[in-house]
Amino acid sequence: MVTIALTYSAEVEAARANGAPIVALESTIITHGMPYPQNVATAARVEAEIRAAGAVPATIAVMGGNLHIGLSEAELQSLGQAQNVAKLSRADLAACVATGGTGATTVAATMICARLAGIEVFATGGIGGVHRGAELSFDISADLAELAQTAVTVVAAGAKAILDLPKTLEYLETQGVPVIAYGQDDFPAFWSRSSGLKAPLRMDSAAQIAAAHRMRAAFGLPGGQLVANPIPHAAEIPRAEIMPVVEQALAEAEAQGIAAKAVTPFLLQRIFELTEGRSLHSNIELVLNNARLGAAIAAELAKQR
Ligand code: PSU
Repeated sequence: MVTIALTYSAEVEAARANGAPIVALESTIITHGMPYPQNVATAARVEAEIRAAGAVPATIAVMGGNLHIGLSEAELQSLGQAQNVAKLSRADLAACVATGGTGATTVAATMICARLAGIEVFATGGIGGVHRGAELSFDISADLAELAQTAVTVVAAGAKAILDLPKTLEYLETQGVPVIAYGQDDFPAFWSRSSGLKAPLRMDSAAQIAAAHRMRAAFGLPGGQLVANPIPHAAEIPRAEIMPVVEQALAEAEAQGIAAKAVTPFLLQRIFELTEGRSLHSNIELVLNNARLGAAIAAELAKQR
């Protein structure tokens, strides 16, 4: 039988031994979601934020065929500057490890790896979702199906406003994924606090979210929870301001025939250029905010074991 050798960072190894709270982090946001050097600086700040909140960060990536659960500073630096890194999801994670490749993990792949490592909470920016025009293109992120089958609580600032958010919520409902807005009724839209859509569930504390995670396990339900944590007020780009930019970026993607895995990175980069960097500032602040909530949920889960 082939087994997967997980390469733990020293701090994650120690946290596992002590039962300390751990928060998983993805690496696609580093390689495909933000430009260098802000990507590496943000990853380091996110990790520091989690440590300050009393938990241990575990950034996940495949490097030279090794599945890393927690990266050293040098590894983060090298991943953040590497070119042509694969963007790994459920479909290609195993192939990358088997062939000695290097790849960054998306939300879907990070959930799979977190579960393997026994980590119950994962913080990111925004999950992938149902793309606009999916009724023709069939472009639906594998992140959604993963939430339906892998028992990890994912903290995100909702789904990116480049997506079809009503269809994304419909899909999650069909798949039985709990979508929990944190501290408000509306489902947030990444750069904006509200999408104009109500979230199916609302919770106001990390303890409630942890209790719901435990209760799903007690029911024997597969799948995780999506916690939709609105971007802090000070960093938000209101919907009326971001939507025209999103529309322009989408039109450009279509005109240039951008498809499949290239769509999300292309749109994020164009929106960054069109907002003269403001979208990146918002993106960084929302990830930090999600890291803090992720750490609080991990701490509650450690208490409620
Ligand atoms: N959050 C961010 N930036 C990102 C992502 C999340 O702030 O770039 C990445 C995640 O890895 C997520 C991916 O899984 O975007 C979605 O890609 P796609 O739409 O191709 O499934």
